[in-house]
Amino acid sequence: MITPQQVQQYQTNGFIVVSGIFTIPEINELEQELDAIIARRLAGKVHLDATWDGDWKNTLPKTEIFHTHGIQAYSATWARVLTHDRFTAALAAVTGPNVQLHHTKAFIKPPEKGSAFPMHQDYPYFPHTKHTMAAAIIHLSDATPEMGCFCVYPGTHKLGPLPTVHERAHYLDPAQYPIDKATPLPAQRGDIVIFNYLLVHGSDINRSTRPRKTVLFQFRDPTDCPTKNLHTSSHAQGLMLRGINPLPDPYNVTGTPTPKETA
Ligand SMILES: O=C(O)CCC(=O)C(=O)O
Repeated sequence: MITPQQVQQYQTNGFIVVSGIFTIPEINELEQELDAIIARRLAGKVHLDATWDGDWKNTLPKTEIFHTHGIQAYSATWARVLTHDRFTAALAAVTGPNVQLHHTKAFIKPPEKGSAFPMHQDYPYFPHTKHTMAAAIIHLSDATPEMGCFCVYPGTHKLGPLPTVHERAHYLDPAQYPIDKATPLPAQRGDIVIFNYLLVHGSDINRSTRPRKTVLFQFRDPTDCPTKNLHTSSHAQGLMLRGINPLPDPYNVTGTPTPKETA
């Protein structure tokens, strides 16, 4: 349960770290399912590395990160998280009572060589009108600074959209926002970081001997409409996770014509 103080912290800093949403048995099952999904996909020779492009990594060692979008398409256990009562109540504490899915993605940073993320805002990937867009990162392992835990520049969500230095990867100038000057948010297995899509964030390399495992849920108020037709085809995008969609024609939120159901 999110307290009014945590909601205040979210508004002030652009993020909160929440504990106790999932039980230990739930986290055990979710971690097992995540490991199995990644193992199946790697065994199927799917390319899972999602290390970002750009000059930001010129001085860093070669790294990799295993990624899977739309985790609920691979496992009913993960699909059930989408409407998990305590989880979606935590999301509703920051968006308002109605919570809509944008997309989900898993990241496993392998030991000793797990890729960093340069500092960025998520805004340019899927800009919206009301800026209710937020993400919740569920930790399926501990995440220490040595493991490349999630890092933020607190309060930067109040700066609005910032200039980026890479056309596709949309990261910020690393001289202005270096990864090693950001505030690390170490997390324990089961903890959830919730942050606004305007918050400057990223993470460092996993240099530890343990994998860092996370699954991110991106969500919004359903009346917060995209301003560009970007990132609109993710699995289950538009699904209501909690509450209702008050729009009379919800499909138009994604800029696509309302489907005409004939059968
Ligand atoms: O998982 C992380 O450390 C950062 C992920 C991230 O910044 C993103 O997916 O936008």
